[in-house]
Amino acid sequence: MEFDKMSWIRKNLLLVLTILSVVLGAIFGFALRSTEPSPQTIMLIAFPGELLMNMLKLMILPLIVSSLISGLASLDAKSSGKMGFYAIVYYFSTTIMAVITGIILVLLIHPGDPTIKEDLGTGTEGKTVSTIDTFLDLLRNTFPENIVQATFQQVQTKYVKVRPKVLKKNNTDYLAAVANGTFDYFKPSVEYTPGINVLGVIVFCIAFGIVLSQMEDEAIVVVKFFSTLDKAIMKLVMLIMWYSPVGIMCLIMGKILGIHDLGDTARMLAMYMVTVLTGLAIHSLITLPIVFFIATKKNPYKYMRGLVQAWITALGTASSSATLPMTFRCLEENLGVDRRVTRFVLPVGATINMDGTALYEGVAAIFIAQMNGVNLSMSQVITVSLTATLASIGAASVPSAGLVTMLLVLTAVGLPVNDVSLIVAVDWLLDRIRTSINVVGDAMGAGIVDHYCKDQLAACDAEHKAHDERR
Ligand code: DAS
Repeated sequence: MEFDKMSWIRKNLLLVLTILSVVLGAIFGFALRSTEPSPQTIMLIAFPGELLMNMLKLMILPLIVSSLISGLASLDAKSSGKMGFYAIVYYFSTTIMAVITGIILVLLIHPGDPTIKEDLGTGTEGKTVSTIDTFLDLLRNTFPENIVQATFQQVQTKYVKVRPKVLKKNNTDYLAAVANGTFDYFKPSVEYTPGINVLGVIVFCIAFGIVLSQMEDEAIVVVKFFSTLDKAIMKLVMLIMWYSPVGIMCLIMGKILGIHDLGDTARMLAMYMVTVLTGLAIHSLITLPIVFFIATKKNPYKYMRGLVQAWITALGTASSSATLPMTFRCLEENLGVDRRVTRFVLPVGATINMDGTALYEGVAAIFIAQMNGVNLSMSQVITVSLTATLASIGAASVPSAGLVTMLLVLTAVGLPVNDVSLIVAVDWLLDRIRTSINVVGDAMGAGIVDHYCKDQLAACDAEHKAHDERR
């Protein structure tokens, strides 16, 4: 069922369950931390969380193909003429501005810099911890490897080749390894095969999507196929999202159990949220209003006052598409935007124009690099910017879509995907806020297109009127 057709209860049930999972994960994590849990307990706790991460990893490739191709193939600039042209120029320019804002902030604030460099070689609190190999032997006696392995291999299909992961032979603390997602519960571990050139797939999908959009009626069957595929993939993502509270709770517990210095991680997470929220505030209160004023010479803040209900609806639903009916009403009733503009610009905007998501994905990817002590080169920062922009085009307008497509950005620059489990804890909040910025960006775009197409639409009305009078 499409998210925006869900009942109010079901939409908010996922929110309540997600917040509950974060709270319970933290409570159980802290409670268990003092009991020095056995390896079996750690395994039981970590497995559901790892399952969630592996299911999300599994969605990366299908998401890239279906969302980028269907998103770009629907960019029907030719037939909608001026309206489509202005809308597309606005979408790409404001999304790139959002990503650049986020990248500058995350490089300036540098939230992911652990003050305490974790030394994984010595184990926690001076405890002599057995090596991972010993733990794995213990595990094999506890969990018949074929069951655990089969579960993972059912989750991972042909996209991921199963290959033995060479375990670090040093005396790494298994608690820390679980927390850092480097832990290998059993051999062979499943990894996103580096052989798949994700950037190459992205470039192909862009080219293919644009070609399809130029072919119009000739390609209608193929466009319909990819649009249906995208809907099917998003239904799968929604199923994973319904499982996510269980996975999130276990990921948070595993994190809390394994983190050496909780204060340091909490500080980094807080700085990460400050970076994202500062970027979203700059983009929505400075960048977009400047673009709107330059384009229309109207007061942008007066225009934004008409969007308050849509902004609040987006905060509540965390879905641009679920907010669409409210956005239509705000623009048509409060701001007098032509219905022909809103009905064209807003649905396309809700699908491919996500400034908040693009900013968030750029910041989160570089934050994860910083947490891992990876200093990205300028070319890698540019790659993050471009893939964050493309990932936001591909992200569907449903809750946490940006979290899923962020895996695409991380994979494109070879960053560890497992660290997403740390920012999952706060994604339910950041998702709402970035979605509201996505909606504001779409609405400002509709206002600008309306301004430039007013004369053309008036001429069209006059022609229809004259035609009716002649009849
Ligand atoms: N929730 C998405 C939206 O509806 C944005 C995101 O997940 O980043 O816009």
